[in-house]
Amino acid sequence: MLRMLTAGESHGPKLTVILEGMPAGLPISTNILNQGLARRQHGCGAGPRMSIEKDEIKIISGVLQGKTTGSPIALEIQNQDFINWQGKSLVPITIPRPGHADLTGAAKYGYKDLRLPMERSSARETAARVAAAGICRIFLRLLGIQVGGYVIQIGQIRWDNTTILLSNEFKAAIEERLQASEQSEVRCPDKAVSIAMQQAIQAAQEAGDSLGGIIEVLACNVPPGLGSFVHFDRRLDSQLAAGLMSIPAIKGIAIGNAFGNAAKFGSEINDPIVLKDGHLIRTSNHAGGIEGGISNGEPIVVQVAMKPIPTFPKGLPSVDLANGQPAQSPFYRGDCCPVARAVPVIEAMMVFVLTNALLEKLGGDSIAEILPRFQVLHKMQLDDFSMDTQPWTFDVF
Ligand code: EPS
Repeated sequence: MLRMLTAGESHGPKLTVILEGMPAGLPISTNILNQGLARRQHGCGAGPRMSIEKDEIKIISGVLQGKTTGSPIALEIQNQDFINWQGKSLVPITIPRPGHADLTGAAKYGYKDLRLPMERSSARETAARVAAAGICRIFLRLLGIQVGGYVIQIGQIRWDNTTILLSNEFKAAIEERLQASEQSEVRCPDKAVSIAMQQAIQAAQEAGDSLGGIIEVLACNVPPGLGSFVHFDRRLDSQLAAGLMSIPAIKGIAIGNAFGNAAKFGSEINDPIVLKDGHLIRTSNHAGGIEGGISNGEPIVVQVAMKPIPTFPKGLPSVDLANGQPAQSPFYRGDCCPVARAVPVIEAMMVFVLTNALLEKLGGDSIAEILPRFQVLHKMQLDDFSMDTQPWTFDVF
């Protein structure tokens, strides 16, 4: 239903993104989109590039009179750093960084300079995704759906949170957590843990190394019934996994408490169904809001693991591809720990996947068509289920 296509090099003139499939009539505010972009630029562990860039969106098409028209939406973000690279004589790079796309990119595309894979594989591209997802986020907000994330681990420092309690019963706790994380330099809701994380980043920086971490991202007020079990690529969890794993340096994903659940009994981790005031509710959310590939109405909770990035002063043993000699991998300026800055990017991919799933469910060319359909979606009320009582048989055709 919804497609996103980005283009642009890290040090080229600009990034471009086209979002296709957004219904007509959605009011768009450039200010809101730019606020979303600014969030991606801040966070402890960011590199010097972020003091050069000030990401701002230019809407090229698909929005007229302040609203989407239903046509492809094209957005642009200038790379302020481009003037520092334009016309510059560049010495080819021939020593690949272990863990980066330098070596695999050259093997795949036959590049003779490792600068080429670096340009497009750079996480600079994620600014374009956040821009397009900003439009999807306006759509979700209109439906009352909130997406937010925070950091629960950086290096060895972990915030022992209570993910399993994040069912609809704990909405206030979720809100508090999301607000607190925005006050933290590392986007961790806990003040003391945030300080320990900042210290860990500083220590890694001093040691000439990099650090990764884990981010938890939530979506609240998602209606039941998004996604499907009927085919592998229609499962909401498989779509989220694909979207989130497409972010550079993201190497692991857990829906709900997946890895913890694997070590327990079924009776401990499947979330009991209880009837309260006519509603079918859960008192825990180990499943992370998805059962059978379909949203169940509880908050969607996903944990995402980011590896420590491969650009750090200390370097690692590598080989100079120009002469076959052993060589230490080079260092270029970069983020020592991009985990805090990755939170808005992870949110962006979740926002994109959920918007797509909603459009699949609701159809519609315009917001005016979609809103009444959204109002009548299933809400996990007992009355919404009308069950058969008569036995039946499989027919032979
Ligand atoms: C990146 C390297 C750094 C980061 C960049 C991702 O860029 P540069 O090589 O220009 O210093 O700052 O991220 C961004 C530019 C951004 O906007 O997030 C890399 O190698 O992936």
